[in-house]
Amino acid sequence: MKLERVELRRIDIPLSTPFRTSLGLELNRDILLLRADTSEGPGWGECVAMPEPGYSEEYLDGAAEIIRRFLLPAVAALDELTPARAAAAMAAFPGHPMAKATVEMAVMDAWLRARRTSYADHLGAVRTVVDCGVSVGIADTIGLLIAEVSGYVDQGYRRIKLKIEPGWDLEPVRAIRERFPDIALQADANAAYTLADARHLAALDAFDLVMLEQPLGSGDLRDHAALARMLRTPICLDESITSARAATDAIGLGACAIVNIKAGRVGGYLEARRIHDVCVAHSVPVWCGGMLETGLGQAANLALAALPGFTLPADIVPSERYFATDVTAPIRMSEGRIAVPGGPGLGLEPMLEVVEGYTTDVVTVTGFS
Ligand code: NPQ
Ligand code: MG
Repeated sequence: MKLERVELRRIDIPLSTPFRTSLGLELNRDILLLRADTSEGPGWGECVAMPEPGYSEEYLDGAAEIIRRFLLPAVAALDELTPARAAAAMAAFPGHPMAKATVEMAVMDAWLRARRTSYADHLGAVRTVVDCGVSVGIADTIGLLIAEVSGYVDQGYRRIKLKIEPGWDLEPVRAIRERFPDIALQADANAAYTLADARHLAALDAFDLVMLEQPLGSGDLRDHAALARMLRTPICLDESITSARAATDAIGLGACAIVNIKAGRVGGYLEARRIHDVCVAHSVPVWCGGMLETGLGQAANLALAALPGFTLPADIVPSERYFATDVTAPIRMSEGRIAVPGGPGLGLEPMLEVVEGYTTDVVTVTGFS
């Protein structure tokens, strides 16, 4: 297989519900899609970088730039292109995991489609359905939060995750736990605290949380280990886990008892699988995180979340949670579960006229030799 032509397409989709976190307020999703045309057919990738740096160093314009100028030429130089060879070629450039993951995802889609193999089978899935959890943004009032969460509980989600930050933590968590004594509940701080907040965060122990996700900075592994010794609530790391190597270090230091895996954050689905393998070897449960993806990104995440070590509900949701009209056929949830696509590649394809309607910019990259 050989890469022949690439389309970098920016789309803008309104969110069905605004999403506020310690990183900011999102009213819409500005997303980079990558269509890779190869000698064996097309494949699609989705970039999870946000318009501005915040969750991590990466941002959309920067991702598009490094893809176009550096990653695509390196991948196009390969005569026998495979997902693993694409990842190895891109490893010559340090950093930029979300940009690399976008290219790898599209190459893997094209390569698997041509081989009539699904993402799920290729990654080693053992499940046909995935348990779904929902991530709930910071609300304007406790009353509005209770109303929003009540809706999600009624829809059948198997876990509720509350975004927290200083000034919005103990009260919302207490309110939801009092209203829903039996739900699986967890909190995600997106690195909004420091170790000086340890005694305050220990008050979360009263609410029987499944985990506290990324309370401290992404580089603060030793502080997470110290915090873990002061809390009964298990610590889960998200932003800190940038590679299988980082997962090994975090587990060895006692910085986390649970790992959130996002392919975008770690450079692709192949590295995501290696993190899964490291965690399974250390008996550390993992779950599949989300970045408000379209159906394309969620299709790949469903395949990943079907691996054996993914024993906790994923941040994977029906399309309607994010978008009135997704770019794929709508992903549907039944009894808090979503089916893993079984068709070749991602098993879902974009509806081109819908994509066209959301498109704000297209750059075509050709001239690969
Ligand atoms: C997390 N995701 O687990 C991320 C953070 C996050 C579902 O909670 C736009 C795009 C806004 C992606 C805000 C969930 C976002 C985003 C937060 C991801 O930490
Ligand atoms: Mg998180």
